[in-house]
Amino acid sequence: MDLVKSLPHPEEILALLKFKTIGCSTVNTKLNLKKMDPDMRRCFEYLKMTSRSFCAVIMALDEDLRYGVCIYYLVLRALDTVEDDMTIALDTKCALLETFYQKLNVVGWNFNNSKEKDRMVLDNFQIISSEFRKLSPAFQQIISGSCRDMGSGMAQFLKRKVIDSMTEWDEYCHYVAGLVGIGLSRLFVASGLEEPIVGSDERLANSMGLFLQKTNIIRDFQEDTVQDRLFWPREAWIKYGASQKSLLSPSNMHNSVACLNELVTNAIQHIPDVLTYLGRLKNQSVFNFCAIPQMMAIATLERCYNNPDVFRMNVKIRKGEAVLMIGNSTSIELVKEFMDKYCLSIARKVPENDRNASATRVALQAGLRNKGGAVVVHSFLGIPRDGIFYGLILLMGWKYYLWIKDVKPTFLSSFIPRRWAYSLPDSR
Ligand code: D61
Ligand code: MG
Repeated sequence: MDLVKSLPHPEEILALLKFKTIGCSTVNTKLNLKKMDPDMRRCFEYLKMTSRSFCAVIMALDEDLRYGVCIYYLVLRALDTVEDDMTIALDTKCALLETFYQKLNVVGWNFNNSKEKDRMVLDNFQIISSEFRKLSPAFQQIISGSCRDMGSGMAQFLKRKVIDSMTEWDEYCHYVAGLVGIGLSRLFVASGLEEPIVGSDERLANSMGLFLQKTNIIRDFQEDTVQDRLFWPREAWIKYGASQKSLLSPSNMHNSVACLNELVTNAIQHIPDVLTYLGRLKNQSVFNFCAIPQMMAIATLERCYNNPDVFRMNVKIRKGEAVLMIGNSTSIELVKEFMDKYCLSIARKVPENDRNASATRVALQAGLRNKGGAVVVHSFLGIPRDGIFYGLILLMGWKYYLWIKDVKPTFLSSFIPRRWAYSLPDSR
C-alpha cells in the first residue's frame, strides 16, 4: 500500500524499497536490549509503545544521551497523559500536574487511575522514576526542572479553559513543547556533545518545540474538536466562524480553510530559527534526532495548507515521503534543500484571494532566505519554467500545423497568392 501511494513519486519508491530491504541506516543502532539492565530495558519498551515518532531517533542517540532522553521523554509523556485525561476532575488534575516533578523522588509512586491510551507510563511510573534517579545529577536537575515548569504551565492553561490570543498560543506551546526544546538542548550540552551556545540560546530551542507543537495542533484539529479539546487560538478562529466547532461544518469550509492557512502562516515563521538552531549542532546523532521531526513537520504543514481534508480527517504524510526524509536529514545542506522544496510547494498553493496571501509569502521567503532566493515559481513538476513556456509554444504550433494541414486545405490555400496556387494540385 505504501508503495502504491508513492507511485507518482519515483524517488520515494527507491527510498521505500531500500528501507524495507536493508532497514533505515540513519536511525538503526546496534542496541543490545538483552544485555541491558531489566528496568532500563522496560523503559525502552515503554518508549517503543508510547511514541511512533520519537522512538527511533531517541534510540539512535549516542549512548549516555540515549538513556537520559528516553527517561526525559517518559517522564513528560506521563505528565502529558495526566493533562490529556478527561476523566480526572479538574482540581485533582491541576494539583497532580503541579506536584508531579516531586514524584520523581518518591520511591514506588505510581498512578493507576488513568484511562488514557498511554497510561502504562503512569501505571509503571515507579520503574521510570527509579531509572531517573540513576541518571547523573546534572541530567536529573534538567529533567526535574523542566517537568516542574511544564506541569505548572499545563495547570495554568487548564484553569483558563481557552487559548485566547496568538500570544497565549505561543505561551501554551512553550509550556508543552518549547520547554522540551530547552531541556533537550541543556541535556546535549551537559553530555558534552554540543557547545554551550546550544543550551543558552533559549529562544531558538523554544522555536524548535513551537514548530513541532503548532504543526500537531493544526493537523489534529478535527480529532481534537470532536473530543472537545480546543487548541486553536480564539483570536484566529473568531474571524472565520462562530465557534471552533463551526469550522467543521461543510458550509463554512471556505472560511475554515482561510483560518487554517492563517495558522500555517504563523507556524512557518519559526523556520529561520529552526535552521539556525540545526546549523549550530556538531554531533551527528544529535543532528539527526533534531532534524528528522522538523522535516516531518514541514512536510505535514505542506500537506495541510489550503487542504479542506484537515476538517474531515487526520491528514498524514506518505510513508514513502517520511522514509525519504529520514534518509535526507543528515546534514544542514540537505535539510535546507528539503525545507526549500516544501516552502516552494506551499508557495505554489497560496490562493490569490487568501487574506493572508502576502503574509504567507513573506514568511516563506524568510524560510528560504538562507539560500537568498525569493518565492518565485521557477519550475513545475521539476521542469524549468522557461522549458515549459517554449514547450507549450512548440506544442501549440504543432497542433495548429496539423489542424490547418489536414482539416482545412482550402483555408490554407486562401492564404497562398494566386499565381502559386495554380501549381498546387488541390486548389482548383
Ligand atoms: C529536538 C528534538 C525533539 C524535540 C525538540 C527538539 C523540541 C521539542 C520537542 C521535541 C517536543 C515536541 C512535542 C511535539 C509533540 N507533542 C506532543 O507530544 C504533545 O504533548 C506535549 C507534552 C509532552 C511532550 C512530551 C515529549 C515529546 C517529545 C519528546 C520529549 C517529550 C522528550 C524528548 C524527546 C522528544 C501532544 O501529544 C498528543 C499527541 O500528539 O497525540 C499534546 O498532548 O498536545
Ligand atoms: Mg497534552
